[in-house]
Amino acid sequence: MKKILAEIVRRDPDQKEYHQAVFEVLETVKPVLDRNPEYRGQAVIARITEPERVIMFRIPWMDDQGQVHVNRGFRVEMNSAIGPYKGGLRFHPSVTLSIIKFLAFEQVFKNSLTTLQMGGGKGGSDFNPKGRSDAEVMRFCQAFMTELARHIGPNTDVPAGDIGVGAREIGYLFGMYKKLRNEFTGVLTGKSLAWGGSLIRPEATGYGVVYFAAEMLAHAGDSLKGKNCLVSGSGNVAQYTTEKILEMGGRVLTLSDSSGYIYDEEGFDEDKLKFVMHLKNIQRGRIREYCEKYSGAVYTEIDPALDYNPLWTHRADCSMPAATQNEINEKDAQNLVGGGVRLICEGANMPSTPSAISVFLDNDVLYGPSKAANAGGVAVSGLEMAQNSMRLSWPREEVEGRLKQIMKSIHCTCTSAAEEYGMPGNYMAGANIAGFVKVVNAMLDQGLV
Ligand code: NDP
Ligand code: 2IT
Repeated sequence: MKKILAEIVRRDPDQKEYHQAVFEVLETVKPVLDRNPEYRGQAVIARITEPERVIMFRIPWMDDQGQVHVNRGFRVEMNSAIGPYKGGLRFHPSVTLSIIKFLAFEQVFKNSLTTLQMGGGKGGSDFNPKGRSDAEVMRFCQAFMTELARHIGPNTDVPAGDIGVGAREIGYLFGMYKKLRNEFTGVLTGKSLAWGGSLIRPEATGYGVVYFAAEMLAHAGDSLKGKNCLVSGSGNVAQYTTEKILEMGGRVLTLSDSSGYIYDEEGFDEDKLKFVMHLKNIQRGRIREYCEKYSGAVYTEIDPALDYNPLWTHRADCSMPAATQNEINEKDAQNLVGGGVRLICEGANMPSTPSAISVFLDNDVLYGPSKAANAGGVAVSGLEMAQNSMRLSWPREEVEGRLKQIMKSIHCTCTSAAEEYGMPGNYMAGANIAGFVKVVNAMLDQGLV
C-alpha cells in the first residue's frame, strides 16, 4: 500500500487534494484488502486510483466589452464499473486538475453507495462567474460545451451542477449540447422541470444531508428537534440544508460565503431563509447584505490571517459544513468540540481536513462523511436519469420518498460495513469500505479493461 501511495505522489506531486482524498480511502480499506487477497493480486488499488480518462481543454470566450479570455476546462472520467460516469461541474477560479480529480474519486464511492447504477466523474473550469453578466455566462457555457459535447452522452457521461453551476448554467449547457448533437436527451441532470428536470433535484443534496443527520441521531437515540446547528455556505446545499433542519424542528444560527459569515442568535425562520434565497439566487448578492435587513444578526468578515474560521467557534449541537473542501481544519474541529458540537454532517465535499476528522473521531463526535451524507443530490440525479429514460415525471412525493429511502439505506450500509470490519460507529470507514467493495467487485467481474 505504501508503495502505491508513494507512486501516486511521485506521478502527480502537486495534486495535494487528490492525495488527501485517496489517502483517506486507502487507510480505511486496508482491512478489506487483508481479507480479500485476490484484490491485491489484481492490483485493484492501482487501477481504482488512476482515472479511466482525463480530458483537459481550452475554452476561449469573449466578454461584453469584446475582450477575449481563455479558461481551462476539465472532465475526469474516473470509473465506469457500475454505470455511466456521473458527477457535477464546478466553475470556480480555484479549480485545478487536483480538485477535479479528488471530486471525481469521491464521486465513485458516493455513487456506489446510492444503490443506483452510476459510475464516477467530475468536471469544471477555473472560470469565475462572479460579477459576469448573464450573456457572458451564456457565452462561456456555450464555449465549454462546444468541446465537452464530444465526450459525454446519456449512456456515457452525465454531468450536473456543483459550485458555480446551477439551473442557469445547466440551461445554457443543455441548449448548446442539443444544438450540436441535434438530440434531446437526458445528458445533464439538474435541468428545469419544463424540459426534463426532476422535482426535488434542487433540494436533494441539502434535504439528504439532514435526513442522514436525523438517521445518525436516531441511531444514537436522539433527534434534531431543538438542536442548534451551524451551517456554512449560502448556496444550493446550505439553503436546502437549512430549510430541512427548520422543518425537522432544529435551529440554524449561521450561514456564510467566501467573504464572511452571519450569526443570527434568534435563528433563521422561513421568511429569513426566503430572503437569503432571493439574495443569493436572484440578486446574486453577498451574505453580509442579510444584516442590512435583519439588524439583530452580526456579520463577520473572513480574516485570511486567522488560522481558524470564527464561524465554528459558536456554541451549538450540530455542524453542517456546506461551502467547500478543507473548510474545517484541526483548530476549527477543536473549537467545534469545545463549543459542544456532537454531530458533523458534511454537505460540502471533503470539508474536513484529515486532522479535523481525527479530532472528531477521538472525541466520539458523530461524524457523517460527505460521500455518504451528501449523496442525496446525485441520487436524485440518478432518479432524473431514470425518469428521462422512461420519458415520465414522478410526482414530488414519489421522488422525496425515494430520496428518504436511499439516505436510510446509505446509513444502514455504512453502519453494517463499519461493524463487519470491527469499527462500529465509524461512518467514514463504513462509507469507504461499502463504496469500495461494490466498485471493485464490478471491476473484477468485467476483467482487465
Ligand atoms: P453553490 O455555488 O450554490 O454555493 C457555494 C457556496 O459556498 C457559496 O456560498 C460560496 O460563497 C461558498 N464557497 C465556495 N467556495 C468557497 C471558498 N473557497 N471559501 C469559502 N466559501 C466558499 O454550490 P453548492 O451549494 O452546490 O456546493 C457547496 C458544496 O456542496 C461544494 O463542496 C459541492 O461540491 C458540494 N455538493 C454539491 C452538490 C449539489 O448537488 N450542488 C451535491 C453534493 C455536494 P461565494 O458565493 O462567496 O462563492
Ligand atoms: O458532488 C456531487 O455529488 C454533485 N455535485 C452532484 C452530482 C450530480 O451528478 O448530481
